[in-house]
Amino acid sequence: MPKWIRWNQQAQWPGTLALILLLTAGNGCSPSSAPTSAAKLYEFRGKVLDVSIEKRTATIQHEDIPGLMPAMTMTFQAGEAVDLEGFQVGDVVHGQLAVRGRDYVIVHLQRLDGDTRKP
Ligand SMILES: [Cu+2]
Repeated sequence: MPKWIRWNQQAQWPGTLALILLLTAGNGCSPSSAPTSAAKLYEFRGKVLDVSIEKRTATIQHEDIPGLMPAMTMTFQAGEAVDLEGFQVGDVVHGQLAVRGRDYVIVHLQRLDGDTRKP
C-alpha cells in the first residue's frame, strides 16, 4: 500500500470517530427518552390466552411480528380504544401494537373468528 494512502486513512480516522460519537449521542437508550419518541405501529396475529378487564391487559400467543419479535406468548396493555370485554380465551385475533421504547400497547384488536362465536 502506497505511503500516502496510509497517511490519508489515519488522518481521516479521528474525524470518523467523532462523527460516530456525535450521531449516537443524541439517540440514547435511557428510559427517559422513550416518552418523547413517536410510537411505531406493528400488525400482529395471535390467540387470546387470558384477559384481565381490571388490569386492562390481554395475554396473547402471537405469531412472528416482523421487525419486532419472534412468535411468543406475552401480556400486553390494552389502549383506551380497545374494549377487552368483547374478547375471551381462545379468540383468534388480529391487532395493532404501538411500540414506544419498551412500552407495548394494543391500540386495535379484532376477532378473526367473529362469525363462529355467538355473542
Ligand atoms: Cu412478544
